[in-house]
Amino acid sequence: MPHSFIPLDFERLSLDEARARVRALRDQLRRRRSVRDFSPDPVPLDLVDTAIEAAASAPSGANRQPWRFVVVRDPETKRRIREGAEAEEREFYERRATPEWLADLAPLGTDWRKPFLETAPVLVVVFAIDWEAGSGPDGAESRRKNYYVQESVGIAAGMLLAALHSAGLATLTHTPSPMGFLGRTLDRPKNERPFLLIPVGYPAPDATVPDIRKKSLDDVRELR
Ligand code: IYR
Repeated sequence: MPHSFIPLDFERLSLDEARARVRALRDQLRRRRSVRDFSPDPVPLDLVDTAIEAAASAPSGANRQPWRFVVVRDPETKRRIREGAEAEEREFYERRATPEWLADLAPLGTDWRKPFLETAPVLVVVFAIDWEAGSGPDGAESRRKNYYVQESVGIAAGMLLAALHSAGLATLTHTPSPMGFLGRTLDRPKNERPFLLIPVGYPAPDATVPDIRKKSLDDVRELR
């Protein structure tokens, strides 16, 4: 069945207004930094929920919305996630990582220890849903596959980071690898694949970040 079509809700901005808005957004997004030193101060859940609603408005393949956002606040669950992540990260830093990879990470000063997984008051674990369970005509289990899952969930995750940042919250994109332990710790069904682990909170008062630069427009944009 085709959808019914409705008028687009769209406001065409004056050029002055458009410039002011996109510059303000650029300047705000440029201030986002990956934070690894969190304050234990709690975060109002409604801020996180509203940011998730913003993220869940992302476009997705065939509008299948192939994402799940698990919001972890329980200290014991955070402890188990830290335990699982540190086990994988220890393996990564001590064995799996190539010397080249370790050399590229060295300036960031990271290691296998991930205390922020317990200090941050909230961990948002983003899952990608590659297929949905359904039942065929005879009642047998069938799989309805989703499309462009990486792209869709990647876009949603980016929007989530931007929305959390706009709420004045600090975030980190953390990808302990492999992430299978997250599905087990959080009891996720087998069609949900861990995609990204995002600690969320307020920065510790003495938080520091590496003095890194982003590429300039000339370095990232080609005009034809
Ligand atoms: N997942 C590890 C290693 C790591 C990898 C990359 I690429 C980074 O940009 C940062 C860290 C860790 O979180 O320490």
